[in-house]
Amino acid sequence: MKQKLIDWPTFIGSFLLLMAVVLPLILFPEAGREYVGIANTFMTSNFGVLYLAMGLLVFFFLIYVAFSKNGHIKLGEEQEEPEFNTFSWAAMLFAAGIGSSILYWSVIEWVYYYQGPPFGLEPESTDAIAWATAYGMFHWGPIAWAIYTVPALPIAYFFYVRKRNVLKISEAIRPVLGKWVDGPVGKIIDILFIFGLLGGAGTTLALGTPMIAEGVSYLTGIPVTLGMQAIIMLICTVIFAISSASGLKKGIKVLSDLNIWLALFILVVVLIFGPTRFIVETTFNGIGLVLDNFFRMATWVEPFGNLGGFTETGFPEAWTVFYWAWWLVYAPFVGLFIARISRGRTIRSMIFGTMIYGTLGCMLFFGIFGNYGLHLQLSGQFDVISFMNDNGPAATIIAVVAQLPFAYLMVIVFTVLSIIFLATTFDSSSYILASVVQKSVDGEPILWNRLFWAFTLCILPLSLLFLGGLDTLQTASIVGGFPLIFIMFLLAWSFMRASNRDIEASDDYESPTIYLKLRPKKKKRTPLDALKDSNPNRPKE
Ligand code: NM2
Repeated sequence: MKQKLIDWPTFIGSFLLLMAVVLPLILFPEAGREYVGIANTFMTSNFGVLYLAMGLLVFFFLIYVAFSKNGHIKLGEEQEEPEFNTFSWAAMLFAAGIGSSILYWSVIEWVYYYQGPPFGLEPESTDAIAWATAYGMFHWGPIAWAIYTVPALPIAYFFYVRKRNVLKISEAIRPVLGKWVDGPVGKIIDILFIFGLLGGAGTTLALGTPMIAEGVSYLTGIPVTLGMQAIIMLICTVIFAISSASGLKKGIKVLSDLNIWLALFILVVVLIFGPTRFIVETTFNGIGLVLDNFFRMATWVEPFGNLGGFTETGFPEAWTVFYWAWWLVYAPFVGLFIARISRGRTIRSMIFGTMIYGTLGCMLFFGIFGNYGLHLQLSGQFDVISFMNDNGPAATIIAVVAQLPFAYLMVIVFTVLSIIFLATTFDSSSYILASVVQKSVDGEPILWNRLFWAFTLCILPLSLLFLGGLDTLQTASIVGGFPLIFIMFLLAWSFMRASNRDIEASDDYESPTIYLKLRPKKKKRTPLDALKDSNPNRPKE
């Protein structure tokens, strides 16, 4: 009987689409890599501007909404307090939206920028160093978090203001698409979201696994092989499957708390035992660079290519476009999650909270871990760059952590933290995926359904792991996420349309003070009322 709850077209459609991509990649790895490469170049070089423009637009859109009447709307009852205090709210938000990739990139992203700097700068020059300390914070900064926030608007709105149990992206666009949502268009939108998330999660797992494997290898001496990585991936999958199976209130919450405390612990240790002053000053300086060059970074697309004496570097495609695409594929899922935990807040506090706390959290990682690594390099204590050129990124990350005092302990903490960061993103995504392929969710999604998606999340990365190559992984997100650009606009439009309608129909339309009370108007105005209004002699009320 429970099987009736499953929305089979969406379920089977997403699974078939996934298989249609994964099977050829497994059967014909070489050709797969080639075609994926072609798709990548096609998308990023032709549509790079679309991604960057989307980033800027959603950023301004959210600031507009936060300050508009719509921003005053309370997600819940008039007197309701926020369901979670701001610290736990920010912690859960961060744990879900950020996975092990932050540990990966914050430690070594600067090396890539240093060796392949933006704006045509000389590699390994002093300018390249300065930008290397700033670009990571930009790619994990306010625009990125704005991308996460947009889907949260309509979902939270329908959930807490219109009190509808909306767990599908397609449902959140109903005010714009109307009845179309019930037909194939709605299904396609949900399938695209699922496919995009699987691509993005694939990238996460395929980056995280080698890093965790290197940590395990450092601690145990077991050499890193493909088989060992596959085992690690399966063990991680079992962990987040258990967490997802034990539900939102138990597994997911417990892991999120642990995640944040462990993360704070290791950040504080690196800050104190590392070069504290260097870290603080370089981070501060990097923030200044980002602020000063925000629009330059947000719009830089290398328009001249190789013309007029310019040399094309491919930086925008490889980094900014790739990142926006990666945040984009996670956005509907994180949006759903943000919406769920934001009961009792206003739209405005949800917007600013996500953008500010999210950015601050990422800044801490990039500032502390990244600049700690940079200091190792510049001071000559450890040649991160040549180590990385010889051993690849995953081994370098662990080698950098192993430069800390109490190296063995720190590598344990770092490796465990990577696993937990991964698990807190994947348990909630399999939970959400399961919800999306159900017609309705009575309490929690069905158990087998949650487990099914937890293991499916593993298939794509596992096959990509054997395929190898970061490019292939990046493309999975970019190609998977492309249609989501348009869905983002629909989501934003849908929120504005629904909330504007409700505001207009509400009694307190003229005077939103702290928040709008969206009560329906008591009586309809009749032509007679209009006549009375226009009569100058009518008695004052
Ligand atoms: N984002 C934040 O692995 C992860 O950290 C998941 C990645 C989109 C770059 C999210």
